[in-house]
Amino acid sequence: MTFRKDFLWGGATAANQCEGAYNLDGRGLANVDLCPVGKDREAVITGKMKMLDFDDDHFYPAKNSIDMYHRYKEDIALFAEMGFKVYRFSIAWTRIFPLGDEETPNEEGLKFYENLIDECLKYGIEPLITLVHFDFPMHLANEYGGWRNRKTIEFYAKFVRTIMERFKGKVRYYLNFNEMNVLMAAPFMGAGLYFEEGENPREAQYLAAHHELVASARAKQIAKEVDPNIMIGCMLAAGKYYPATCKPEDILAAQEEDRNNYFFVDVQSRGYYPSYMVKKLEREGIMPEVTEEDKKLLRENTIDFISFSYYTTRTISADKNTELEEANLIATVDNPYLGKTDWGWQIDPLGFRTTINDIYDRYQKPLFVVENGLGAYDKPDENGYVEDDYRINYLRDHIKAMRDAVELDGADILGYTTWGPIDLVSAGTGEMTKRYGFIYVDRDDYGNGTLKRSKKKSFDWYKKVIASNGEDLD
Ligand code: P53
Repeated sequence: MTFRKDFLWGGATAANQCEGAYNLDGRGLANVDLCPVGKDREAVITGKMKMLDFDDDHFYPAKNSIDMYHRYKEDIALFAEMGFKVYRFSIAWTRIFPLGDEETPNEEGLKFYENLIDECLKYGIEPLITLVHFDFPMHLANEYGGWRNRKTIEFYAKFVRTIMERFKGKVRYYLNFNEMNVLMAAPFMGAGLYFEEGENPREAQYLAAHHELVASARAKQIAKEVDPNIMIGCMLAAGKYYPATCKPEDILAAQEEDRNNYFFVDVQSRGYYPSYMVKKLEREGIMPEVTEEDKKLLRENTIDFISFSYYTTRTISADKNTELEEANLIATVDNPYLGKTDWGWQIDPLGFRTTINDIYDRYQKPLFVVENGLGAYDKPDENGYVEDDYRINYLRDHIKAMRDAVELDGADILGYTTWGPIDLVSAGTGEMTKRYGFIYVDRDDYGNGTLKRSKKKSFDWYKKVIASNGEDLD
């Protein structure tokens, strides 16, 4: 058998993209609540347009999302029916600390996640918790300047300690932050950062990143104190960069883009800043202050495994005049060898294998693929059934590539969770109609629909994949 006997198959969601109930049971306002669907979303999530409160001109899909807050039992029962071994979900920081700087946590928030975890355990599903999946309390953003402010590290540490102590013995796998590198492309959605007049955004972003990196070391330190059985991983929005040609300048450009992403993992896995990034930030005059205490914390608290999302590779040219296309918030040169999704993301299963190999070569730590999948338009019949062979094909090709990375290249992979096993709100666009699920949810981009759940064709397919531990992909 190719995959480990205890390989963790499952699916992954994020609180703000599925829970809804944004103002119930004491939950506070978060950056992710304020990202509207439609034409202004990009300006808001990138921090170019300030959205500090709801207004009447926009629709905010995270407010209600797919209402998993009230339907998690039904949804987890469906995951269990597919045979999930693991369910990756995130905790909404503002359910636990609604403002972010309180002394005591909100019991109703803790209770909600306790019930959710117990529901998973009831079916033998291992919970994999993302401590922060993009969300950030708006009170901390407005009053403290968010992750720019060193104090945020201790607010995060308190949140982490609260969670780990409360769920001790029930939860073994944690991720400190979802896709820390998205903070560079989408600073408001990724980290609650918006900019002041005259501020150098890159300086603020790298300062915020430094504080998040120190915070993730704190999370590991707390895990060791609370429960040595905890395994904590970092999380990278992965996907290799290809050079547009074999021209050496293009190779160098691709290497630099890869490093911009690997930087976050380098620090968390090796315990210190890589020299290429120190040089670059010093050259720009924006190297954040790294204290002796930071250095010690980073060195002594490296992560246990490396998790990442993989959707696509990207291509880069050193020639600044090359035409770019935008996909996944990040510009890329068109790769003529690859097909594209309905949203223009390039489809590259072999790139998944190369990406896995790159990461494993670089770090030599166990890997966990915590997101992969196809966002597509679905056309349900009158019973909500969808013939989603395109999704099955995408996943099959990617699982095959992952199998090759294990069988032929020897990568050590702990598990695989598809993104959005149940349809949910898209992070990039805010749309509901960009669907990833095995389970269809009756809701459109503007909140119309019954929220009824129904199985797609891929539901039974994935069930078979899991039952055969990835051997039967037909
Ligand atoms: P959507 C950008 C680049 C790579 C991954 O994305 C990204 C993003 C932000 O869109 O996000 C991850 O929903 C993220 C999930 C997200 C998923 O990819 O835009 O961790 O929250 O939903 C898919 O199609």
